[in-house]
Amino acid sequence: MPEKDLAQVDAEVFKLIDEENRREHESMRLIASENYASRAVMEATGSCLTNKYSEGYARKRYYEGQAVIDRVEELAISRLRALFARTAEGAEDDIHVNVQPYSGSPANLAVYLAFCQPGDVVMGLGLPAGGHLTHGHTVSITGKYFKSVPYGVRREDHRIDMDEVRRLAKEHRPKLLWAGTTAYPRTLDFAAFRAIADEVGAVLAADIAHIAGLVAAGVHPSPIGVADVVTSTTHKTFRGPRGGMIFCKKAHASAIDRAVFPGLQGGPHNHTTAAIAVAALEASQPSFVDYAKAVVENARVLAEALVERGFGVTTGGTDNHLLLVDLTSKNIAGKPAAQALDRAGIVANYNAVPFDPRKPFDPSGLRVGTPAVTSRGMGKAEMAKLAEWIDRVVANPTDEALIAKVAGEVKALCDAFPAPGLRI
Ligand code: DSN
Repeated sequence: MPEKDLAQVDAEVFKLIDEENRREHESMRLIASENYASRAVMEATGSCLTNKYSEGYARKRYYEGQAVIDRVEELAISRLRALFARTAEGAEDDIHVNVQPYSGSPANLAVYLAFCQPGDVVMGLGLPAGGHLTHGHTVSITGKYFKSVPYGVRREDHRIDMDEVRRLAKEHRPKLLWAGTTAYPRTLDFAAFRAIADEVGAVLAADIAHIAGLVAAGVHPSPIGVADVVTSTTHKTFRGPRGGMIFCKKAHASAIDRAVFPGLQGGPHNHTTAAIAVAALEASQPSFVDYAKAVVENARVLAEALVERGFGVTTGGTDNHLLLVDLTSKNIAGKPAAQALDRAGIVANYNAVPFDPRKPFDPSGLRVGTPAVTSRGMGKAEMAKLAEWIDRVVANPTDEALIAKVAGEVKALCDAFPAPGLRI
């Protein structure tokens, strides 16, 4: 008798997945860190590779039976190295890749473990200015076990203040300097970070989780070959499975590898590794460069359209895949706006804006990203429509009839742009 499938074994989970599949189809997903993985990526993620334990690295494992897994991991590594070498500084031979981190935060922890001792000074962009928790925020282990000195953005233009980075670095002599963001709409100047790290003898780590796809496609400068180590997730603009990866110079290979395993993790998630290999192959195609360019162009067009409608957009626009909308001029906070938009099928997240006078759980802004809608093939016309819907909903956040009408229009547009990977 054939084995039962999910719907037969567990109708409850099957139904939940089906509902999420529909929600992802019917909504305009604007969360800057989300995307649609392809059917091929998801097939690899849902494969028998999930069954295998393989502590260690290819050809140096602690369990037998690795004939296939070693090839999977080596394939993922060689594809990533070749892909990212295209836009990196320096030789492909000097790029070491580790594909085992379970996600971005474990990848970042591996950097601390490889280079720092508890109590060392570390510097990163402060969370309220658009940095990540793991770059030394007080509530994170990285802010508790290390002495964190955050830098910020300039009050006048909300761009990273490299003069402040240099001043703080000279004063505090960090062991580790992070260049990386989660809610920052402008290009990072990795060369300037490198110069500061060299002045003070710091290890430079770049976290490209948000922009990995843009870096691979050459539409954002690459820190690979510039920074000592580069961490990333694999599921944001890179459009792979939920996972992590680390690139570093060969000189740091064994420190990074030992930090990931056995320092922090046990067996790698081999099904994820295979899916990362698939995503790397997809990102190597010329069409991926077109995709990454379209992500940035859509964000630029959306920012312009929102500015025309009287929204504040921090820094006045964007160079990458996201924009940070300041709703102060619209007399609404980020949270009620995000909730009303969600009811209209437009899914973003409320977010602090730089120097936000409001509390982090009830901030002034919205973070809006274009990676997922661009994966559906949406372009300038759809961004203009999106700006109009956002404007209508934000101006009438309690008008449920209007919100229902917008939700219907959103669904009709989504029906016309089927997303990769979903089953509709
Ligand atoms: N949660 C991710 C984001 O939304 O940016 C970062 O870890």
